Amino acid sequence: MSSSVLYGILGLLACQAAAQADVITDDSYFYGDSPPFYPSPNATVSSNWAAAYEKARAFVGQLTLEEKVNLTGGVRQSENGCSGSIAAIPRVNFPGLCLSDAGNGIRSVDYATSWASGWSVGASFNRELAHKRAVGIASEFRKKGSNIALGPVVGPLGRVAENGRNWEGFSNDPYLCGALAYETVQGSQSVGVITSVKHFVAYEQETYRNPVGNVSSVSSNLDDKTMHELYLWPFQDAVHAGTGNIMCSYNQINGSWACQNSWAMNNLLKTELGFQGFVVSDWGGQHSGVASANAGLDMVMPTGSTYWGDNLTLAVTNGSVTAARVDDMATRIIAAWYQMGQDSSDYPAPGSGIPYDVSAPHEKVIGWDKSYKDIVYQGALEGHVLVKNANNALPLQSPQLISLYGYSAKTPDSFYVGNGEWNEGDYSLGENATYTAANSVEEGTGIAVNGTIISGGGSGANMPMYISSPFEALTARAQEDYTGLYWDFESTDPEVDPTSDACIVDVNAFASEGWDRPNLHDDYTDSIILNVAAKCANTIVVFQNAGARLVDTFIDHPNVTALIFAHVPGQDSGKALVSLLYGDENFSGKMPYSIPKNESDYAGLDAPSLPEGEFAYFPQSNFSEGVYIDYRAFDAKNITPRYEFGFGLSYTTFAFSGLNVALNGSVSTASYPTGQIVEGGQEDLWDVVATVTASITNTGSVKGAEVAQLYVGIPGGPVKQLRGFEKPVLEVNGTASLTFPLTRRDLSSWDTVAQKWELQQGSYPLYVGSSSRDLPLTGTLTIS
Ligand SMILES: *[C@@H]1O[C@H](CO)[C@@H](O)[C@H](O)[C@H]1NC(C)=O
Ligand SMILES: *[C@@H]1O[C@H](CO)[C@@H](O)[C@H](O)[C@H]1NC(C)=O
Ligand SMILES: *[C@@H]1O[C@H](CO)[C@@H](O)[C@H](O)[C@H]1NC(C)=O
Ligand SMILES: *[C@@H]1O[C@H](CO)[C@@H](O)[C@H](O)[C@H]1NC(C)=O
Ligand SMILES: *[C@@H]1O[C@H](CO)[C@@H](O)[C@H](O)[C@H]1NC(C)=O
Ligand SMILES: *[C@@H]1O[C@H](CO)[C@@H](O)[C@H](O)[C@H]1NC(C)=O
Ligand SMILES: *[C@@H]1O[C@H](CO)[C@@H](O)[C@H](O)[C@H]1NC(C)=O
Ligand SMILES: *[C@@H]1O[C@H](CO)[C@@H](O)[C@H](O)[C@H]1NC(C)=O
Ligand SMILES: *[C@@H]1O[C@H](CO)[C@@H](O)[C@H](O)[C@H]1NC(C)=O
Ligand SMILES: *[C@@H]1O[C@H](CO)[C@@H](O)[C@H](O)[C@H]1NC(C)=O
Ligand SMILES: *[C@@H]1O[C@H](CO)[C@@H](O)[C@H](O)[C@H]1NC(C)=O
Ligand SMILES: CC(=O)N[C@H]1CO[C@H](CO)[C@@H](O)[C@@H]1O
Repeated sequence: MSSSVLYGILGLLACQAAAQADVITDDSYFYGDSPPFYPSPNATVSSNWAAAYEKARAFVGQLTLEEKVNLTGGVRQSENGCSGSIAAIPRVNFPGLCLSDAGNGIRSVDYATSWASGWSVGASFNRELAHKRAVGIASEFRKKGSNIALGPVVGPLGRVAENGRNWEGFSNDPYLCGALAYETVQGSQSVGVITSVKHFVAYEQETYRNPVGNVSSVSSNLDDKTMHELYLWPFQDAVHAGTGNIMCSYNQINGSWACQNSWAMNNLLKTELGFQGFVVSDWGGQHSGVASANAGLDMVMPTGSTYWGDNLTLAVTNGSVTAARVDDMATRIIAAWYQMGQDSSDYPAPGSGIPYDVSAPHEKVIGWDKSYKDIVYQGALEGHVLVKNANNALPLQSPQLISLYGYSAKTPDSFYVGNGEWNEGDYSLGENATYTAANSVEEGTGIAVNGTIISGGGSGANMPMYISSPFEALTARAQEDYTGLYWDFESTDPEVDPTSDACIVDVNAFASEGWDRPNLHDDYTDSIILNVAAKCANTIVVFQNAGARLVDTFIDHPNVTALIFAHVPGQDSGKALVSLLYGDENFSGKMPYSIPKNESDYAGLDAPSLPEGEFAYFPQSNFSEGVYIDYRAFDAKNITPRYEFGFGLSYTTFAFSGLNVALNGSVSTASYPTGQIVEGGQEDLWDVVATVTASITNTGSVKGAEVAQLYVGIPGGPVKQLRGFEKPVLEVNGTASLTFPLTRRDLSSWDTVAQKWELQQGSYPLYVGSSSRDLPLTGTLTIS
């Protein structure tokens, strides 16, 4: 859907509501809903950062107030295509900073790679792969002269199924999301690139993320327990991993904008989590000068000149902001730069490999490297999830004729990197090959895109070296095997040769930053699937999907034998898919979110909140479901999903045995942690309180990898919550032992009165198995 149409409709609703008498027109109505927390704390806590802070203090000590203020505000420039820039200070040999989109690979630049996106990493449930991918991505940022990679995304977490950005992050489960964010931060920063973990916090819809006319940004209203146990959780892992930067989000929290919310930044992030780096605003996410400075914002993008700049200098002079606050902003920024070793003479100059306009003459700076080739491919592979495989439809057994259908099988018509300037129209898949209505296969639905998708759209998109499309990869395979391949990517009711060994229907579900998806399935795509299935007894459906895609309109059709969620695989999409279809590779991905049977199963969390009633100018999103999203909600309400969280098939089978749980006697099980605050919170939150062990055996006839999952029932909380996963690769008959360490935090719940994580006394049910609903091993952990 075009956003202008959407906003037109919403504008009308807002006008109608405005006619009522009790409409709130003044934001002072919301003052106090978010508790004040001042002053903004200095970074002081971590010994890991001591050397960087010593250098940063000495450095900042030489600066004038105006120079310090300049470090805090972006400058618009035309020398390079960085998404944001901090100007150099030549007097003290500071080269400036280049901030670039985004967490799934550097964007809007040539000689870069399209990696599998966040959701595919989530589906891999593979920590080691997440780490290696982050090293590869960050190496490209570094070679291109970018200091700060604007990712990974851990917010949105994925509360709302239609959210346009869920694919940028890993999973709507905070434990899985946090574990993969941890690896991503560590991998990226190991090559010296600062991660900007975003968007802080409770940023769960695109609709009204920014003010439109006189309608304000949506306010996410959530309680303290939900904040800690769900939305803050992955940020906590990222801070524990040492991230140098966090990006505050567009939305409001309890009626106060995230980039001027003192409770979120000064308390949660900088006090409770002991964050040592700096907070940057999302682009245009700053709405005040003095208030944002005092609430803990350290850097504003894309420009300081709206609210800070000379006005921040003036605010220090007139006493509204202390000189110490500006010192802390500058010191945090420079400390992160030293901490990652970016002061080294071998760090490429900011923006040096990122031309402002790639069509103008520029130096060739190669970001990609052949040594990442296997990781790019493995990322695509492990993000594919096989959820249905009837009659052993897959792997294909020496087919003689394959028929291929669906608009997502072919490469888009053109691809050009485009202008490096940040703008919302600049996407990955060819000039206009994304969500514009003209390019949607069904005008108006906006979710099915004509041409295969390798990522979603917006700032989290990335740049392919090439695109291995399903059509091209299948053609190459047909040429090699000397088999037949017929195709039709246009007709919704194509001709089918009924002797085809398999009919593959390759379709997609697109999503992008900037808008939420209008629906979770579309009739146009369903009709292609159903029409092929009516004529072909072995119909294999493949979705490249940047969002949850409901399938109940066709999944029980007896001729639909297999279904694959390919997610957002990056440039090796087709090659990975074909290797899996033919069984050269085995499926090992798992759903990092659930697919319910019907929209109504989401109980209102399918779609974003809209302005209404007295809140016609101040849209409110009440997170009244608390921590009960996705499988936590389906478990609580006894709703059977179509495909549950953690589910995914393989070409082999696995058996679990021998669950054992051992308390670590040398660790305290007192109710509250007592440790000092380190990066991520109190130190002893990471003490391993208990260890669960079990065994897994490959009982099938081929090699394969299985994601073994541990779920824990914390007293008073959801029936079960993911608290461990491992992914052993097993030969036929091979057995591996599984070890799941459980930390104090893993077993605790947030105590809103004590403002601490509480480890309760009592019994904790334990479950180990291959999905959130296939858990053959059970046990109990007793804390006393
Ligand atoms: C939002 O309000 C709830 C309920 O009053 C409170 O528990 C929570 O701490 C607040 N959070 C923020 C960030 O203001
Ligand atoms: C931060 O450090 C400065 C310099 O030591 C000090 O003046 C200021 O009071 C500190 N701020 C806070 C909130 O502790
Ligand atoms: C600060 O930035 C402004 C705007 O970019 C620039 O004009 C000014 O010279 C800078 N001041 C210093 C002291 O570097
Ligand atoms: C909101 O904007 C509309 C359209 O510009 C205008 O008619 C209306 O008076 C505005 N309402 C308020 C409360 O400012
Ligand atoms: C300072 O603020 C005023 C109004 O608040 C604005 O017009 C001006 O552009 C700002 N100047 C700078 C340099 O930030
Ligand atoms: C101080 O300066 C800032 C920035 O121009 C301004 O917003 C604020 O109102 C001023 N405060 C006082 C007390 O003059
Ligand atoms: C792409 O879209 C832009 C803006 O809508 C338009 O000006 C341009 O002609 C389009 N390009 C192609 C190749 O369709
Ligand atoms: C898809 O794109 C092709 C060009 O590659 C065009 O011929 C075709 O009409 C488009 N299909 C739809 C349904 O828009
Ligand atoms: C399944 O496909 C066969 C063609 O192979 C067709 O004859 C049959 O009607 C199809 N079944 C359904 C339920 O459409
Ligand atoms: C979902 O439920 C609605 C209302 O019962 C029904 O009309 C619709 O067909 C269902 N959708 C699917 C995909 O089953
Ligand atoms: C796996 O174990 C089964 C049963 O013991 C045995 O028949 C089979 O040969 C073994 N396969 C391999 C590859 O070791
Ligand atoms: C990488 C891997 O484990 N591949 C195996 C997947 O399954 C096929 C059989 O379908 C085996 O041949 C592969 O070795």
